[in-house]
Amino acid sequence: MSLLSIAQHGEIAVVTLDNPPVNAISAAVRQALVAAVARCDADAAVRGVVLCCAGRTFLAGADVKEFGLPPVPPHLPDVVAAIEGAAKPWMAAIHGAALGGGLEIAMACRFRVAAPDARLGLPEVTLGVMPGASGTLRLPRLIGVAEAARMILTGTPVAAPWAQKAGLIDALIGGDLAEGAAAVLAERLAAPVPVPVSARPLGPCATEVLEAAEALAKRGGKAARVALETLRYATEVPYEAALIRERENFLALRASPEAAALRHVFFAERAAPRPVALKGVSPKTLGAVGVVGGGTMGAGIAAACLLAGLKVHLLERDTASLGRGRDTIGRTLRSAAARGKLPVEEAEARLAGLGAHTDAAGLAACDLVIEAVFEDIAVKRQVFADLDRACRPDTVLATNTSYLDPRRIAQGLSHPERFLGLHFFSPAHVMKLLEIIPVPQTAPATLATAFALGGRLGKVPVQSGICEGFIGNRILKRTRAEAEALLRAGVSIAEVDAAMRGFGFRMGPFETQDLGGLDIAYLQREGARAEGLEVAETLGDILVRAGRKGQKTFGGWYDYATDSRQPVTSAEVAALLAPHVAAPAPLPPALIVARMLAAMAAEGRAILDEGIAGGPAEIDLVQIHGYGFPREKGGPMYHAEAGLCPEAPVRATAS
Ligand code: 3H9
Repeated sequence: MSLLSIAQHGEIAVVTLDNPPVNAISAAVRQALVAAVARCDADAAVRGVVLCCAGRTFLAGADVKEFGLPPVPPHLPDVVAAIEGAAKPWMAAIHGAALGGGLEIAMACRFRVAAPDARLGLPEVTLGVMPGASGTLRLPRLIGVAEAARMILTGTPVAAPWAQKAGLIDALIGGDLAEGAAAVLAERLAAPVPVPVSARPLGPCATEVLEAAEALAKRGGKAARVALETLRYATEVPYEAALIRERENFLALRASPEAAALRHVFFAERAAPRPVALKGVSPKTLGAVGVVGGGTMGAGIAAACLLAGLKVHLLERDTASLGRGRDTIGRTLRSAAARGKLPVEEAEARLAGLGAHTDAAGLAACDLVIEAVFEDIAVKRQVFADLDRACRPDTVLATNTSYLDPRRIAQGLSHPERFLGLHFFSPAHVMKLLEIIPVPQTAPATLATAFALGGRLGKVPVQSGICEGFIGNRILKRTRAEAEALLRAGVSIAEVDAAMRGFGFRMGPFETQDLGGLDIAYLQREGARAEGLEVAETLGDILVRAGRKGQKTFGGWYDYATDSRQPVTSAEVAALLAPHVAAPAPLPPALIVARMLAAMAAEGRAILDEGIAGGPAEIDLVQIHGYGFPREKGGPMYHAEAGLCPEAPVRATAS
């Protein structure tokens, strides 16, 4: 099919755009649309025009691939103006999603109809930009400033039924959308055509609406703040003046380093679930999933599967542990229902369908089983020996380990080709990252099934080779060592944390350790020492030996009051570490950040050299989705590659 085709339905021309995969508005699409306006205007047989799209969705927005290039005319605002100014009224017929420039084009049409399951949104801020083709002017004119601000500043799309009630679309159409839209348009043309959206009035904004919008913008990044300023301006000046300001602000944001970084993440996230090596490999059907272990991790994984609509069977060693696991899963699902993630009755129905077993035989019907028991090789091996007997030979078996070598766990399996590692991050129903770790025998179909599970759970799946800590925890270990090296050189704990927060991390490295507990990594080091390995003493070891395990003992790198999570600089820590650290030698935050990021990138490069990660973008995804690296900075590899990470200073060297 050609990029744009026009069919005649009586007096209505149906313009169909076909630019797979998502009908992004490329330069060719813009040209075709402007030409279609002229062609329909010139055709005496045409009274009105329906714009619809082939494939899975209506226009998904401006073509993001063009954002890094010089703009090519006709620009999106030209297309919007041509459609709004057309002599024959246009109607947008939306299926799938109308996003960004796609919704802006729809709002330039005199009428909008949608399939009941369509979504509409202005997600530009998630790409570090803002609507740049009249979205900030038209949306408030259609649904009011308060709702428009919520959609623009959060970037969250709305469902078509909501959009109809709010006045964003005129009607919902079931069945054949193009035909239905043509019929509705023919009917509407019997009455006077409504004025263009741009001609509608937009009054000044109420103070409370502005305050709510300001609170939303504060939670967003720079793009949200600029979008709010643009929106506010649109309520104060005539349409044409606001249009100029919107375009200027859009172009400035488009050129920002944040937008470039967010585009990198956007494409990396879309490439990650489809590794080239698995092209053409079909995953196995995922009906029922088994989870072994109902502790924090197992219950989180089970909840994630239930939330994704999978049938789940939980296996525990006794009824008491099973009961505790079920309670945890129940709390998670009910809290998700309370937050509107799924209807309450649906949450209860899924919980009622949760299989609970104390014998591995209960998992016989599962297509995939994830083991999430204690990180002990002997315990895990026993679990897999039981699963090997109880499950079908084609059931995929996965271990959720963060540090153990999956090859050692797989030893003795009768069908190692169906085995791999799946490293979830806690809380497993929230955290997006899923590290997928094949062993040498893992079959492509097993690997494809793991990626399919990741997709089903809404995770960002990243394949990792086998090394200590895989991709994420290996980099974490290196950065923690760097943070301690800074302390040894005389930088304070609070300075390091503040610098990393200033860069965009929610918490600094020491605050994060206090939250998660210092004892976990300590016990791993002790385990390695017990096996005769040489593991250097860390400053963290000194604190754990003094009973300071983090927030749970009201003291780690910081002190905590019994009723507060507020970190307070600790005199005890200062005394404990005094023999190991230099005299205070503060370092500017930018240099602290440079040191920490350089360590991350250096470990990332080593990981790439060893073939542990497929590419630098995968490492960025791991850091963003598992370790709190600020998304708008693009990840440590992108940051270093883009030359945004200056060479680490030499003054405070790692000890
Ligand atoms: C904008 O519009 C600015 C304007 O206001 C002003 C301009 C002046 N461009 O997500 P998927 C590719 S900003 C180019 O897996 P799904 C994607 O990379 C834009 N490519 O599909 C992938 O490629 P590949 C505002 C795009 O079915 C393939 O399509 N719009 C674009 O799960 C499939 O993607 C947005 O932010 C794009 N805009 O979900 C919408 N979008 O196959 C972003 C996708 O080579 N898009 N691709 O890996 C989405 O949210 C989803 O793609 C969508 C479909 C919901 C549409």
